[in-house]
Amino acid sequence: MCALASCGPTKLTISHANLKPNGAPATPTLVDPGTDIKTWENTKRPQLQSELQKSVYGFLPDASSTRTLAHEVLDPNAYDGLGTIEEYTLQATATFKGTSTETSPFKMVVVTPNTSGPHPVILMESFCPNHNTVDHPKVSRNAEGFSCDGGGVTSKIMLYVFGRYISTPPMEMILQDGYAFATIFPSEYVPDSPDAGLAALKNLSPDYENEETRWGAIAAWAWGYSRMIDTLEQDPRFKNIWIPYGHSRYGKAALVAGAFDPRVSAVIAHQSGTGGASLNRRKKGETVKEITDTFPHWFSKTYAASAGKEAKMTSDQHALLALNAPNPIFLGNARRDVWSDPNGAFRAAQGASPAYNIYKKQGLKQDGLKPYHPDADISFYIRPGTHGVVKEDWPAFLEFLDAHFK
Ligand code: GTR
Repeated sequence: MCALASCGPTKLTISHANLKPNGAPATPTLVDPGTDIKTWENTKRPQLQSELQKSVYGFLPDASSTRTLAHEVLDPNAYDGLGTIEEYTLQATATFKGTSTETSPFKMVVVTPNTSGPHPVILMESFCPNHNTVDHPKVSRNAEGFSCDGGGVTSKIMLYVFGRYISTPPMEMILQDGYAFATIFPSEYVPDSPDAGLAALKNLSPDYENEETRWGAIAAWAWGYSRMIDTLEQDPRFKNIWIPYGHSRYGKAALVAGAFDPRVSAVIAHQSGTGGASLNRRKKGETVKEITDTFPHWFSKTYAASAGKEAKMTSDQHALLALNAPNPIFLGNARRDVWSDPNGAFRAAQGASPAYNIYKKQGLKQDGLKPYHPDADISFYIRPGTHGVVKEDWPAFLEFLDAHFK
């Protein structure tokens, strides 16, 4: 979520009458997947992964693992009997060039439908602690005592500005639709603040000053989605369908998870913006300078250095979307969320489609911002309003999942 002051202007530049992509070159930059799946998977894809890590996110560990330190059933009859809530304490290991380090322990809360499975799993990360995401008195409070619903005026303003589902998803709706749900608060192992975030990243990267081994918080949070999969993949209650979901900064992380972890089945990236689905080279919405000045812990040093020189960047965000091929991806947008640049996300989706074509899939299924096609491989959704998660968003997310997995 953006701090109110850092959200940038919300000028109405996309109107009902103007739903065609605008402000971008008529021909989007297209990803070059080669001529066949083999070339894409063995040559082009690894090249793009390496370029994106170098130019935007920093490098992910060479190997990783996750240990369960504790596990407890908190409530077998939560949500009026619809689901079971469990809590895990996890600790993950990151290995860079043969040197391993461990995260601090962090909690994962899992909610499973009380109907026969196996169930696909929606994986969520959030800027709010787990007890806000899964609103149950038995869910542990995080160590720092931070909460998104501390009550009072600030919380009311937050919910008013960013929507009722900004921190707490509609769990009954999710369970009734047959999806299991798992969440972590990734700030427990890489805090979302420049000083504490950089210190945690440094502890996890043995050779932090070296660009080859340095990673940013977005990559480290993306890695967190994979740690949830490590923990749940052997559990027969869950289908082998893993769906990272994130809003805004965690939408960026969800797309990175899909681009680097082959176990991911689909991604829901809502309003992921700069460093997510939106192109850097367009220079619309939030700029590389703005995002790297405000959040120096999020990306690689090279990304910050490319501020103002976006045209010279060796890759752009359409490559991030292409790396998710052939998995379905949902790109959520809002008309007045110009800070996240919906048009730039649309152009990136066009640019990523050739990677889907290699798999005989269509990719994007539309030539304007509307209508929404939940069944498209790249499902582009735009609604009225601004940055946040509002009433109509979760039904759209679930419609997308149902179209692909039911
Ligand atoms: C903003 C940031 C965006 C987006 C947003 C959020 O302040 O500029 O890139 O990540 O935060 O996470 O809500």
